[in-house]
Amino acid sequence: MASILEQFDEFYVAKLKDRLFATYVNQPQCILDANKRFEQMIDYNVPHGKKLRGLCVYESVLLLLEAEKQNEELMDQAKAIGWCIEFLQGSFLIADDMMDNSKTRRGRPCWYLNENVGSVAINDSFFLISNVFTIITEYLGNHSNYSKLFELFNETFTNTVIGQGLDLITPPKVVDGVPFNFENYTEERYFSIVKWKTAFYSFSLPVQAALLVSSIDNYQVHQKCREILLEMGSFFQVQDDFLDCYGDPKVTGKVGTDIEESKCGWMVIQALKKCNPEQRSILEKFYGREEQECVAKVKEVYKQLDLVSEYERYERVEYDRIISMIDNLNFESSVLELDKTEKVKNVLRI
Ligand code: GPP
Ligand code: MG
Ligand code: MG
Ligand code: MG
Repeated sequence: MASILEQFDEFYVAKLKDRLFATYVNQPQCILDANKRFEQMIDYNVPHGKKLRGLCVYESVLLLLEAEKQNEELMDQAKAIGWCIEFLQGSFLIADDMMDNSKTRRGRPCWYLNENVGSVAINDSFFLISNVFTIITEYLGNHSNYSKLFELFNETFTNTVIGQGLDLITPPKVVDGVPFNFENYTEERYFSIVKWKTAFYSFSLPVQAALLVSSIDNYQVHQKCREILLEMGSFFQVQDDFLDCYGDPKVTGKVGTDIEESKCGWMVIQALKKCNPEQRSILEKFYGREEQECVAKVKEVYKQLDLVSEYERYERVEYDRIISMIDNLNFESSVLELDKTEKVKNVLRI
């Protein structure tokens, strides 16, 4: 029996790609040529990540649906929605790497840095997003929750763009000789940025989409799950910010740029909370500068403040808090039967 990942990948190779491009077969040769390039672009940007978000959809539907309901059509719909999130993620990453001035992604050059790509990558990012909505209609056009799924993806897309906008407008302009203005760098703003730019699309979307594919569309169930999933998503982005500074690029596949790009990230927020006036003036002098000597000065302050221990403490406390939120999740039997509630809890524990 193929593993869940193998089944998910097999669907992409054997079914999804052909169906995506089938609508164009009668178009003129130049459109077919353009599509050849799009196909290569998709293969570079979509299937090479950890696929956690996409797999979460498929695995959740496997957990939620009784075995007798798991027919081929419904399971293909679950995989298709999983791949929609991978397309969405591919689209976001292409654009995010341009905006964050990143150099590597998934252990290879960022897409826009490839030969003959550059700003064409903006259009490629749009193409991936448009595919999300094409796939939903192609595979779930006749599903009873089709319009709810469509709305969920659209809402999530908008929320992520808002979060990314906040991430991008928060850093002040860096001016030589003028102390960096950390006025906006509050924990409150930080947690808004991460909720909106990451938590909705990375956590809330996969599980809510899986609930809808499995025909669970009760508003209260979605709201309560969303509340917990957004907490998980924020936790995930804190970890991403920590790894931007301390992760091994061989493992993460990317070299961090948060200090150079003046990001309002978890590390600098903690540093600002703990630092003394001398350390703060070092941060004000060197944060947001590209030179590696400046980055090293900032990291030296992080080290003095022992932010690694601070992160480990955060991780322990947050993990326990989220697990207890899941354990305490309950619905009235008129909203969701007890055995379904247990299944939903297991989905949240994936
Ligand atoms: C993660 O931020 C958030 C995103 C990738 C969402 C991007 C949204 C757009 C609308 C483009 P990050 O910059 O910390 O991620 P990474 O560390 O992977 O670059
Ligand atoms: Mg980035
Ligand atoms: Mg970013
Ligand atoms: Mg990051």
